[in-house]
Amino acid sequence: MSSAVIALLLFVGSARAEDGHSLWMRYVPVEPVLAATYRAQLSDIVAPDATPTQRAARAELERGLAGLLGKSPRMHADASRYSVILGTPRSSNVIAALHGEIDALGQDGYVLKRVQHDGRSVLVVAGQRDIGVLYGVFHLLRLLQTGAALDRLDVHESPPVPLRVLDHWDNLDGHVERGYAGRSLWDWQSLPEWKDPRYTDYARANASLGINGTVLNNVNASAWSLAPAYIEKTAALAEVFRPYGIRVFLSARFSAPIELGGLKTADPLDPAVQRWWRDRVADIYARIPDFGGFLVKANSEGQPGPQDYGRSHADGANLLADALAPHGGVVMWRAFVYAHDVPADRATQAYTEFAGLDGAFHPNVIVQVKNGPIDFQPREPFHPLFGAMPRTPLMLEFQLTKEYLGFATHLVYLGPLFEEVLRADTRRHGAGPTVAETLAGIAGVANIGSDRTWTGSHFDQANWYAFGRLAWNPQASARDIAADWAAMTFSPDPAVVQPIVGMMMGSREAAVNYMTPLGLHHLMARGHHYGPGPWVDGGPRADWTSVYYHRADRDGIGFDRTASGSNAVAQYSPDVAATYADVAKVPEPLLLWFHHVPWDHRMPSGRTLWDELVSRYSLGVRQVKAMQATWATLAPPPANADAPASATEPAPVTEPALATERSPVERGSAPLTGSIDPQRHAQVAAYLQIQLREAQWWRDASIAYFQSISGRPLPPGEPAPPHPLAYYEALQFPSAPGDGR
Ligand code: BDP
Repeated sequence: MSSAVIALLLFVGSARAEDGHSLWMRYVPVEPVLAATYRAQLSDIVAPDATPTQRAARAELERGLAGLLGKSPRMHADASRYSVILGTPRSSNVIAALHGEIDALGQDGYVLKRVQHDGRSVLVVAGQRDIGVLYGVFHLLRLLQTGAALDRLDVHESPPVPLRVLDHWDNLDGHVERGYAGRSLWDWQSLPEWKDPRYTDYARANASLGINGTVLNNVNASAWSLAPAYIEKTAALAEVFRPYGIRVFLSARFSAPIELGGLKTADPLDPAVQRWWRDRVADIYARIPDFGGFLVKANSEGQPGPQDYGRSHADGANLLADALAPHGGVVMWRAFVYAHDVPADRATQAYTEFAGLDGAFHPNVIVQVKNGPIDFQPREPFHPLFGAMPRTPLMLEFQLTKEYLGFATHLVYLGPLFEEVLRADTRRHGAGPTVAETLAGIAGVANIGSDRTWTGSHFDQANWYAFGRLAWNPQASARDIAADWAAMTFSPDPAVVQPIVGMMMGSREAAVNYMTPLGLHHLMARGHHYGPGPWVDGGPRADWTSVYYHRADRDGIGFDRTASGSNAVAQYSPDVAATYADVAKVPEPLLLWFHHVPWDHRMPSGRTLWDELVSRYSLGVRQVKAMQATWATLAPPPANADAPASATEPAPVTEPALATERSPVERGSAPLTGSIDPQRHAQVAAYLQIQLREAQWWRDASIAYFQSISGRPLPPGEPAPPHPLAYYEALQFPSAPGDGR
């Protein structure tokens, strides 16, 4: 083939639409010099193909190498000359020789290393089980996608947290509660016959991160998901996911014995109820032998539960645990509980109800605790139950879907939030355990739906990605993960990766600043949580209002959670409590979470609290502008010099760092140095414009409101909100997406 034809083919290949659908598994050609090196290192591959997981590993590697290197490797089930061996100690003698180090990595672990065999250097991708091999293949592909050298590989990976799951808040009718990425991915209507190829891609994406469980339906559950017809459909999904090491779980409605079984009660101590669950669970396992178990939201926000019968959370959890135990299933019992008729600070209620139950749960119960004591806010302290239930397996629940962080249209990378929580020391600095070290499981409320991008925006893919990587290795760095993601999603070119990582790493703090600075929380509009609502008051329950949380008055602002207030600090271990309780020692980002502070309070910056608050709101807006400016530098060169600039794209503040002129062949299909493909660039630019508009709205509305309470002048240079407070209060968005129902 002439080089001109090759050039044309590559060029045509590169012209395919970049709509984000391939996630971080784009497998576009790497730079030619690197490709040549990789091709030589990965020419002949021995990979068993006897099991579905082995076939998945093999297929992924073939697909990845074909895309990345422009040439399929030679794959063999057995061969004498090879450069790569995939497998387990059972499938290969070369790997059997490594069984000691492989066994040490546990059931999900893997090694990627060079060994000498017959005088040759061979790359081994091996695990104790096939699933480890698949994880290793994805690791290898990540190394290729990010341009890493393969000559001295010696990777040993083993996840410390055994259960790594996504929780889908998907209703059976396709509505996703708090979903901003379209409808549910699960098409219950066409299941079980039609298995949409997207289900396989979903499984691939999760396996690429080591996610090994998925809860298919909303925690505000319909009993119907346990009905036989739906179990058939769930079984079909389980079949698709099984080769990728993903077990399915279902959210179980506690009152299902009444609604589905026709019983008069769901009392956990009633023998008929116990029998109903045992039989139902046995039916499920008959169809899904590796069913994972149940997730349960009980006696929380109106859901039925054991307390309806005067029983405890442990009674309720143990009922289901006993039904699941003979089959190897677990119950993930949520600690997200608070009652409107309890006057205690909502932040204290989960601990109050659960800490005393430590030791009362049966062994296959895992208590699932949100990362903070309120509800997935832009910033919360870690939940006081972490470290407080040493005899109970705990799992941490994060929210990937950004209910309280600007939905899918705000660029907010959650890696730093995850990292902050996982690394929090539950005792005192350095004494541990950290939150991560207390975990038996980790869950992320999924941000995935039918949208072409899967997550409703290009950058929200990074939150799925970072969740999975941190679930696998809670000690990993959010920054390194962002760099891998940016390289795989956009381009490994450092001129692309570096600015994107900079945007991502600052983005969460920007959102904190323009929404809820200095420890403020839960100030979003009522119900749908879209936009600011610091004035929200009244309604069915005080703990669903903003005024309950900020407690601003003429003298100051913030929730006193010290001994003079709700004393929520006392739920932390003594040294942590002492730090949080002291207004001089509490970390500034949590000041108003724990303290009611006078407006004149002197902040570390030298400003008064009032001036600091206003300046934080403005800073948040400027941080979004800075993201826009950075993104503008990554704009693709215009298709031709006369083409009009896109109206949605902000003007670049500096000249784009354009590549030296190179032919399409020389640059593979990667974009020109320092630029992003037009399709994705334009959407991100438009979304940043939305984010700027809404950050400004948050700033103006919040300042208008808090000024009406503090009665203080704005600091010099701070522009007054363009509208009176009444204007912001009157704004209504009855159709905002994702609302619960
Ligand atoms: C809140 C959501 C609500 C969920 C609830 C939960 O607003 O839709 O049902 O959490 O976690 O954040 O159960």
